[in-house]
Amino acid sequence: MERTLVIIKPDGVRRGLIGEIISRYEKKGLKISNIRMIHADEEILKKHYAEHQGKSFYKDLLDFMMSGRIVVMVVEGKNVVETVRKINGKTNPLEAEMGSIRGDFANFVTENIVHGSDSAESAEREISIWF
Ligand code: DAT
Ligand code: MG
Repeated sequence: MERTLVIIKPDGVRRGLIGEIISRYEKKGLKISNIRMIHADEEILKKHYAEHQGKSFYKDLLDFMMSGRIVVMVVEGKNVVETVRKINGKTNPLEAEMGSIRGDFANFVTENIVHGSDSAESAEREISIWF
């Protein structure tokens, strides 16, 4: 079964959206096959966000991701990478469709509630970092 990595970011946890977010994946027929809540350190985030190193928003992104606890989970299902990205909505909240998690709950590009892997290869790489 295809797998992906989802992170509920510190803003999602702070705002009490853990249940709401997990519920959206489950209602779509996806399965949560592993889950943990942690306070991420810089080392693990540098691995996770390696592709963004050097970009203008990199430091703000890491600081934000260390600003509170996060929920990290493995989600499984048919076409799960694409399905989760659709449920999450576009990166920029102005472009995220209403009805998506970011469309409904996010109003800043950095603080955008959730992460979902962008491909099956990224998913396997990210799952091995966090689990
Ligand atoms: P996604 O999380 O949709 O995969 P991404 O991988 O391009 O998006 O970027 C990772 C995170 O970095 C994103 O969730 C929020 C932040 N980010 C991306 N582009 C940004 C920008 N132009 N300004 C500020 N933060 C940005
Ligand atoms: Mg990404």
